[in-house]
Amino acid sequence: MTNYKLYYFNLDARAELIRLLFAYGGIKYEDIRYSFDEWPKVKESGPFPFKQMPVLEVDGKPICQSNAICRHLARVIGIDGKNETEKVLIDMVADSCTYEIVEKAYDHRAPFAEPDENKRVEKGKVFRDAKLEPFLINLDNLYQKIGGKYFVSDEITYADLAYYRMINNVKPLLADLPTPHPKLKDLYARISENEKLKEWEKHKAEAIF
Ligand SMILES: N[C@@H](CCC(=O)N[C@@H](CS)C(=O)NCC(=O)O)C(=O)O
Repeated sequence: MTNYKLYYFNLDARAELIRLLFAYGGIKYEDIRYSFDEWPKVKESGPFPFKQMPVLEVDGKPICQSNAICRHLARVIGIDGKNETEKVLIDMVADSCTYEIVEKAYDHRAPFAEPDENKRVEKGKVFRDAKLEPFLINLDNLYQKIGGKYFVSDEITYADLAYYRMINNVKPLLADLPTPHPKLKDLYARISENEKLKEWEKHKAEAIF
């Protein structure tokens, strides 16, 4: 059996989709979470190729870059698409959710990026109107063009997990969004019904933010 060790902070950030994939795939792994105080001490001595996390050790070999790790796990689990067209559509959707939204949301979510809570709320609103809202309109249109029951096919793939994780990440901003995204909302509800994801939501470890 493959031995997996995931190293990251106790954050709902770059490793969260990796943890979600492990849970969805029912794969056991060691979830090592360093505090910010511990990090400078382990940074140089630990298995971190570019002195950053997340890093996934696979049978002792260090893999970094969160998206490479996610794609690897999607392949291991078998949710990376049945043919080349599905594969590239899955990568496109997952990368869009991650690069366009999750990677850009730290600024209004992370206290270390913006310590003032009021300013974070303001930044969140600006982000929602300027970035999230147009993105969701485009994503809704895309889903209607390429999707089936799920984002790229009639089965759950890595694209759905990346989309689900992205929505969870920006949920606090969505309550008063003016534009409805009916197809995407239905898709989110359908993905959320998955038993493995329900279990994940019930049992996932509490992160600092
Ligand atoms: N492109 C990398 C970015 C990794 C990264 O920026 N990691 C941050 C935490 S999210 C980190 O390790 N920061 C601590 C440091 O740079 O010392 C990825 O996607 O994995």
